[in-house]
Amino acid sequence: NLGHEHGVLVSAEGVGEAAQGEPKVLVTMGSDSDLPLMMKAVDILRYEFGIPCLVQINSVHRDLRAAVQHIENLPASIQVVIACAGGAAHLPGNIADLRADLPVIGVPRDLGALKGIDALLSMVQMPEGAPVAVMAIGDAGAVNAGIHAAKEVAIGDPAIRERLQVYAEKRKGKVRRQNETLEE
Ligand code: RP5
Repeated sequence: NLGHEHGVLVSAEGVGEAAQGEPKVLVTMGSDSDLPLMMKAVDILRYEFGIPCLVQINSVHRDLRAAVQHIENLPASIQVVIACAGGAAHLPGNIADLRADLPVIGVPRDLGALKGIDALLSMVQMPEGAPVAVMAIGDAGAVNAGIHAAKEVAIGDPAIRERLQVYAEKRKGKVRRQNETLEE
């Protein structure tokens, strides 16, 4: 058990549960060193959109068998997967093959000599048949992965559609305030 972070139980065994309700989004990553980045996705899902997440570490180069076991046995409530990795980032593509029934969103981590370009290219260059929807490298990618996952959950949930509208309005408000400041 890696402890509680922002109200989410994080578990190396893949048995973590969201604090409230059945998890709808799996947020997974190759190492707990990716966790500070991926908490940006978890936080926006949980606090902006009210969507419970399961947070899981799955390393496909340190313990491939455990990762396959976790991904094949996700709770039935999971509708979308967000997968982050740095370096030669196989995790999202592997999940896209293991779970043909779930959309997979990839987040490349800014890491090492190539600063995330390696992770970006290895996610975005998936061969035909196993798609990964790839976000930007780093913070913006993590936040956008959370928003994109919320949009996918919202397809079957009108309450989340409303929360997406509220979020969009807040962003418009920011631009309005910036313009008001310029006019002063
Ligand atoms: C990847 O290797 C992980 O996703 C992480 O981004 C990177 C480095 O992992 P650590 O060496 O920090 O555990 O599998």
